[in-house]
Amino acid sequence: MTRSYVALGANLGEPIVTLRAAIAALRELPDCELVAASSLYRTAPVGLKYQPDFINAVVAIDTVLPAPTLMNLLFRIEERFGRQRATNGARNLARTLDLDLLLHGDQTDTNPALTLPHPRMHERAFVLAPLAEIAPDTKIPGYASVAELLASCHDQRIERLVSGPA
Ligand code: PH2
Ligand code: MG
Ligand code: MG
Repeated sequence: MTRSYVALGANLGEPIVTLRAAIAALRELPDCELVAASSLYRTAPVGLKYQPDFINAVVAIDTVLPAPTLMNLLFRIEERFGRQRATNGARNLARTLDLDLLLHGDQTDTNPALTLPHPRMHERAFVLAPLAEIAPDTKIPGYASVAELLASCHDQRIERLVSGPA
């Protein structure tokens, strides 16, 4: 059994409704048990210009599935929620739902199609703050603990939504 962490993000449509429904969909994944879900956070877009704020969250999943199989299931959920990918290869368009596999146990992989740990998670408050809520002591392979990394991201605007757990 492997403990995985999945990041959820949306900034198109109705992000709060979408993230709640996506967490419900993640609960139903075969061979997976959703063991924790963070609050929802409203976050300033990072590395993107002229885009609306995001809603972000992180969940923990225990699974027997290998990382690529889990990733394919995540893609299917993204599609179900209307995720459009650019035909010209443009990345980082506004999205109805983005599901990123952050960590799969302590696995590391440099495969560009599925890099583990997620290559930018260690510097993003919109990932680290929700992750710190459910797994502050988790060490990101090659980096420090989630709580330590979050302390270096204080310049990124992020607000926990007070409407309770996702
Ligand atoms: N996702 C990105 C790039 N920038 N910024 C925020 N606040 N939230 C995201 O989910 C996000 C982002 C690429 O997937
Ligand atoms: Mg992403
Ligand atoms: Mg993604």
